[in-house]
Amino acid sequence: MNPKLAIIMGSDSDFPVFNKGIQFLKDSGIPFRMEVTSAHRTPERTVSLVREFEEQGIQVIIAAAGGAAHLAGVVAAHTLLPVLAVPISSPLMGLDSLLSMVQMPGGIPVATFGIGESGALNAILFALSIIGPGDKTILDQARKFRSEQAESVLKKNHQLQEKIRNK
Ligand code: RP5
Repeated sequence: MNPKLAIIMGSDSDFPVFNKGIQFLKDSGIPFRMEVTSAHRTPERTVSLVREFEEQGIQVIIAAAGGAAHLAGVVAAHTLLPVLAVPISSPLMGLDSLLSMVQMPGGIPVATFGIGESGALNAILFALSIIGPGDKTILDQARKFRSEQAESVLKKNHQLQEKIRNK
């Protein structure tokens, strides 16, 4: 199966926020591409990657970056594919990254998620919601994630009740 999801990061130092999401994609057998490319340090490669993604049939691009985080905006400027932005924490605690991504000028949309790990996981799950209606395998995996998550909350609640009972 060709990947329909591409994840790009401004630096390899951004990778840790994707640990949980990548584990989920791998466990679910969902193919994806992941590349390091920077809007500032490798601007030409960034644009050529976007072309490559379009030619390969990628349907959603997740772009993560920190600081003066222009990656998602630059990518969105070069494609009509949906671009989901993940702000990475920074010396300013990621507020700079978040604002760089969320405050796009009208006309070039970027859907921005929360800072860090939760944002990265939600961007991946959101990408599956976009791709899912056209791909039953992906939709099934997204449903499975939700139900396993609900089960784990119920289990934690059960453990909590036991703890209270035994106090
Ligand atoms: C951004 O600068 C990257 O996305 C990263 O979050 C930040 C720092 O990059 P490194 O100096 O760790 O490579 O472009």
